[in-house]
Amino acid sequence: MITLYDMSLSGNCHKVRLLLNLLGLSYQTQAVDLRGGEQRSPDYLLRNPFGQVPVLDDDGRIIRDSQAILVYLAKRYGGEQWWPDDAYQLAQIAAWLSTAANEIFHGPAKLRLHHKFGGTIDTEMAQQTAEKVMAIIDRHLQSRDWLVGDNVSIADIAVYPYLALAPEGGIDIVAYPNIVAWFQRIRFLPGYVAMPGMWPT
Ligand SMILES: N[C@@H](CCC(=O)N[C@@H](CS)C(=O)NCC(=O)O)C(=O)O
Repeated sequence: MITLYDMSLSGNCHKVRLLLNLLGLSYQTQAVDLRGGEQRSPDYLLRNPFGQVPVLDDDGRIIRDSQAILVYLAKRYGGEQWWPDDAYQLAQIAAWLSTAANEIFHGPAKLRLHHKFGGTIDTEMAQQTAEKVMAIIDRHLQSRDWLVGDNVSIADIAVYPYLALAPEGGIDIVAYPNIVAWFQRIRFLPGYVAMPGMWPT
């Protein structure tokens, strides 16, 4: 049995929900009360010492971090499309997973944290980071349908949620037409699921 320790408004959790659905896997969710501090309880810290969601439990195998969970699910349950054999393609996927955890987290995700949840951030820094990474992704998608190769990969799944949620952070997504076109391709994937707040709302 697969259990996802989850928070409905978390874009990091949505990466995992999206891939589980695209892969057609059955799973259950266990809501973690972040506002109530459940993520810092001794029980939860055993699953993830960083005190964060998402965490995946697959028959007792515990995995923390949304990027790591995507890697696990792709390799364990996806075919060649989700976990290619080619070293160069894997390296490109890893580069986008890193971008998801770094620039996308410190840019669009932090702006949303601030605007939607009142989190304290360096707004100027987050704005600059968001504009830079979104311009790079928009240019990258000018000549291709997916971030890596000819098919959707976990690179797209890792990057997508916080870009689709970016308007909640005050970002004008229409300024990035290639990203908007890529959103549409993702939405037509069989098994696609959205979350509240995703553009267009
Ligand atoms: N690198 C981690 C980041 C996870 C993360 O930031 N989770 C947030 C929710 S989106 C969280 O659990 N925050 C609660 C806290 O830090 O107390 C991942 O990609 O899973």
